[in-house]
Formats: sequence, C-alpha cells, structure tokens
Amino acid sequence: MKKLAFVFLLAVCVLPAQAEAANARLFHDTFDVRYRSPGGAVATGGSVRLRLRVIGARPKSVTLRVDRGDPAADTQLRSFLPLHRAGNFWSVTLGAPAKPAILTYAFRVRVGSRTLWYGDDFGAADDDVHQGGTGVQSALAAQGFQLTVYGARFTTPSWLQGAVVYSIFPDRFRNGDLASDYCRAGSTSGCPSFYASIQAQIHQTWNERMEDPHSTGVFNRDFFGGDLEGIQEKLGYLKALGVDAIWMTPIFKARSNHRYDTEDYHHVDAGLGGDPAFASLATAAKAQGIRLLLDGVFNHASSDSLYFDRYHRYASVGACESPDSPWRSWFRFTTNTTPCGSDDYVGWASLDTLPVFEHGSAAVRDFFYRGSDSVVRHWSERGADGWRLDAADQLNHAWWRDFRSAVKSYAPDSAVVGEIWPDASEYLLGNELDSVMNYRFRRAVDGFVRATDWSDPTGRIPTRTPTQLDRSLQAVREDYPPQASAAAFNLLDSHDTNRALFVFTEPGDDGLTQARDRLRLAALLQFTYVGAPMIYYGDEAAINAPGIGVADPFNRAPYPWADASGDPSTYGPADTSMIAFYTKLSRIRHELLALRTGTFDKVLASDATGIYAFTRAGGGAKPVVVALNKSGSPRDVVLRIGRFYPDGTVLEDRITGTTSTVGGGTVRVSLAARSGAILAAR
Ligand SMILES: [Ca+2]
Ligand SMILES: [Ca+2]
Ligand SMILES: [Ca+2]
Repeated sequence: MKKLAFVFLLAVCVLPAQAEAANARLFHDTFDVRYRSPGGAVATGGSVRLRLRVIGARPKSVTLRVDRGDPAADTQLRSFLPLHRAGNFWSVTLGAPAKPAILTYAFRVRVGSRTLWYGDDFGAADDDVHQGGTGVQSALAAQGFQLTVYGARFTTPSWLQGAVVYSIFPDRFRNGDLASDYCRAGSTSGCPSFYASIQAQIHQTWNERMEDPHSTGVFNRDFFGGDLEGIQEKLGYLKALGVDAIWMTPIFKARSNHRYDTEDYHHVDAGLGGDPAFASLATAAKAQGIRLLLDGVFNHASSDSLYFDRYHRYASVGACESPDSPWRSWFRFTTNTTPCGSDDYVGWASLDTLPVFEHGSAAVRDFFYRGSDSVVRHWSERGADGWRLDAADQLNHAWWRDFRSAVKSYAPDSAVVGEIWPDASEYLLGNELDSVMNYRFRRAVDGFVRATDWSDPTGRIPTRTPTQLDRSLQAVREDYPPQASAAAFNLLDSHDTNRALFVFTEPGDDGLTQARDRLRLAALLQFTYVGAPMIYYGDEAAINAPGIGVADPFNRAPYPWADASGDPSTYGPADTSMIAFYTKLSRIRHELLALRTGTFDKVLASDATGIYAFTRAGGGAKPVVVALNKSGSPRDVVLRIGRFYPDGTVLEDRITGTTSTVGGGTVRVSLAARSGAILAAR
C-alpha cells in the first residue's frame, strides 16, 4: 500500500510534463517564408529569420542548434541560439557568417523535464524528395536542415545563365575529314596501338553498329572518325536548333575513343583534326555566337602519356620510368620500383590506365592553371569559353579555390562547371565552381516522366509524382545559390548514362511511341526550367541507342546522318519531328525571357491527375505558365494564375497555338496524355 502511494505521487508530479511533451506538436518548413525568410541559400553577411510553431505545449525554452561546416578546412563548429516566443511561434534571426559555409540547424524544445527536437527528415543523401521542406519531431537529437551561405560577390558568367548547351562526344557526332581518321587507308594520323597492345580500329562506314566490348573484351578502341571539322560543318544545324554553347567531351591527344585518358594536354588529337581544326572551329563558332566549352580532365592522365610513359614511347623520361623524371612528383607512387607496374601507383577507380595526379603539387597546379602557358590559360587564349571539369569531386576544395581565383583572374568570363552527381553545395559557395552538371535534376525529371521505377548500373531512378518532383526540384534550388542554379547543366542523360529514350521506355509500351512522348515531356520541362538545358547530342533526333547492360559505350552511337555512309536506320533515322519539337522549345525559350531569368513558382502539383504546373515571371518579362501531364490520359486542367494575368487576357500555348482566355483568375488548359503546354500572352 505504501509503495503504491509513492508510485502514485511520483506519477502526479511527472505525468503532466510527460503528457504535455507527448501532446506537443512542432512544425517548421524551409519552403514556406512564414518559417524561413528569405528562402533558399543566403549570401555572406546576410541574415535569415527562422520560426518554429509549437502547439499543445508551453515550452520552457526553444533553442536553435547550428552547425557550421567549412568544406575546405573540413571542420564543424557548433553553437546554440535562443528563440523568442510570440503566440505559438518561436523565432530567431540567424546572421550568416562572414565566410562561405554550409550551416545545418535543428530546433531543441524543453517541455518540463523533457527535450524534443525538430529537424529534417531525409533518409539517404540522395533523398531529394525529403531534403529541406518539412521535417520530423523526435526525442533524439535531430539531423539539421541545410542553409547554404555563399560569397556575397559570387557571380557566374551571364552568357551561361539559362543558355542552351549541346553536349558532343566528338568521335561520334560528325566526320568532317576522312583523311585524318585513325587507321583509314592513307590516313595522315596513322593507326596507333595503345597501352602496348591495344590496336585502334576504324569503322569503315559511319552508320553501323558500335563494337560490343563485352563480346570482344576490348574497350574504347573503335573509332568512327568524328572530328572538329565535322562539328564546324554542323554549326548551322546547331544554330538552327537554338544552341548557345557546345560542350565537347575531351579533345586533347589521348589513347582511347572517349579521350578521358589524356596523352598531351597542349595538343588536340590528330584524329580530331589537330590544333588547326580547333583554331578553325573556335573562329567559326564565335562568328555564329556559339560558345565552346572544353572537358578538363585534371584528376588523372593516361599511363600511356607523355608525362607517365609507362610504355616507353617518348624519348623523354616519364614518371613511370625513373624517380629522376621531371614528372615523378606529379603522380602518386606507392613503391620505388622502376619502370613501374600496375601495383606501383594510384590509378583512378583502380584503373592502371589512369594514374591520378598529386593535386597538392605546386608543379601540377602551375601546369594546369597557374603557369603562363598552363593548360587552362593556353586554351582560353585560343578560344575556349569555359570548362566542364571531369570528376570534380575527386579533387579537393583547396584545389578548386585556387583554380577559381587563378582562372577568373585571366579569363573572368570563363565558365567553370563541375561533374558532380550528388549534392554539390559545398563546391558552389562562390569560391570554387560556377555550377555543376545537374544529375539531381535528371533523377527528378526522368523519374517524373516514368510511371515505374528505373534502375541500371549508373543508378536508380524512382518514379516521381508531381508532388515528389516539386519537392525534389525545390530541394536543389534551396541548396544552390541562384547564380549556380541559373548556370546548372540540366540534363536528361549524358555520355555516362543510358540514353533518355531508352530510360523512358516502359513495360507495356507500343514500340517507342510512349518513350518519344516522355522525351518531349521531359524536354519541355528542361527548356522551361531554371538553368541551362543540356542536350546530349542526338537526343533531339530521338537517336535510338538502347543500352545493353551498362550504358557506356552503347549511349555513344554515331549521330544518324542520312548523308553519311552506311544505313541510317542502325540508330535512326533522325526523327525530324523531334528535331522540330526541340527547335520550337529553343525558340520559345529565347523569345520568352522569363524562361531564362524569371522566378519559379509552383501553381499545381496534383498526384491524383498527374499534373504539375508552374510559372516563370518577373523582371518586366511576359509571365509564362507551364503545365505538364505525366499521366497516360488526356486532362483538362484549371490553373489559378490571376496573379500573373488579368481576366480577359488571351493566352496562347506556344507549342500548339491553341488559345484560352483568363477568367475568374484562372485559365483552362487541355493536355494530351504525356504532354505539356507553355502559355503566355501573345
Ligand atoms: Ca524534409
Ligand atoms: Ca575524321
Ligand atoms: Ca620515355
């Protein structure tokens, strides 16, 4: 009896606090300006107001836990800030640090003797559906919401912001000069063998199947003979397509058909036409107003290169050949054995063909970007407008900070865009890269146009509802400074993934009919979204190059030119209606300034009907309303857009020419299955 009474007494004291903690409901939403203002990334020296709503309890205190990460120093600093109450809301103004950083924050709430937390609810690092936005309440210390703090003086090249970028794999785009093809009879470039024993081979005809390395066991040795003369020949085609910038995968002297294994950074590969072909292309592209971006492969070179010379093809002494080589300290040797063997140095992804550079070496940095004839300076002076930087997250932050300050000093308008597949926030703080290839965009958008999940050796793409698409895209816009988002390469596929058309094929489809619809739908979003739409060569012609197992090399089919040798139906023929559609998208993008520079606002995300709609507006430009239907059925959609256009305004779908009149603050749009509309006043 006595014992029971004691328990009862204890319960009386503890239960109210427990009950109050149990009833407490916490809430924060990074996407809602009532909870975080301004939304998104903030500049150094700025501030952001954060609020937490608490109902069902009266906290003793609410505290903001802030972790400040410095990517370059790899340090974390933790601090706590008190919040102040006004009704159900607790708020604090957080001052952004003076130096770029990535902050993460969570709310700690004391109720009675209990502690509650509210933090972000994403699972895996690539869970963009749950990055940012709302979070989760828990009794355990929560994971933080991200707040990116970028340098207040961060700028990205204005010509790149919103530009239409065309990605070319040079060996496969167009053969403009047969005389310099490797291994063709009478060729001026000869018929080299690589890595001591791999013999280069030429395809006798253009429109024919690629070699299947899984059956031959030899990778990347078959050449089609595409070259820079071919690109120059097709500048008119690219101009008509609305292309603003061309990014070419590597063009320097190299050992394979992809040329990511550089042999000499100061010369263009003979099989591509050599240095004179680049000079000519640069002049011609400039005359057309088309920018040229090169691929900077600065993480590693070829083991069969001038610098490494594992196969003793150069009179000079390569790093592999002797500890006395001038290039010895440029690479990462693990033994002193000379000449070196496969186990004596660090190769990228454990490939002995790709020895990794020692990026801390002053000589390496001078060679690539600091010296008077550094690789970047050399090509900047010869017409390169910027760089897509291969495997950028394999090089450290100290490298990119130094790289940026050096390159922008002698080529201030040069683009510096990295290849980074996951979240790249820590490289986009204003002191490293301008932007990245936006694989997060790809994952969201490719998932949106599909009805089922996709998976291949380059990753999984879960299907996305309109709501999931909206959250995923907003998570990326929140993470990245606006200058970086405006210059992001928004891609559906690349030379490293399966072709979009193949990824967009689903069980139960009728041939490629639906996949083509999905490609058009995804492209429509790409061309109306924030950033730089990137076309992987041939997608605009619906090139049909299905993957077999892995993507590479089956995604690198020769563009199916009708006037080239062989049978254009091998991977084609080029779909002229798709080319016309892409051309129209480009034209609309160039005509409606808001698509390049306007703000982005969701209008509708309806999972029940498969509709996603948004507006682009601002800066005095004509507002644009975009509606997408991912479902397999036609839909009639009513969109509330009275904020942008008054009643009575006639809006025209720039795709079909159909018109509709704004009434009651809304506009009605009819969308065919798997299609979209781009509405604007005439
Ligand atoms: Ca979240
Ligand atoms: Ca050629
Ligand atoms: Ca040598």
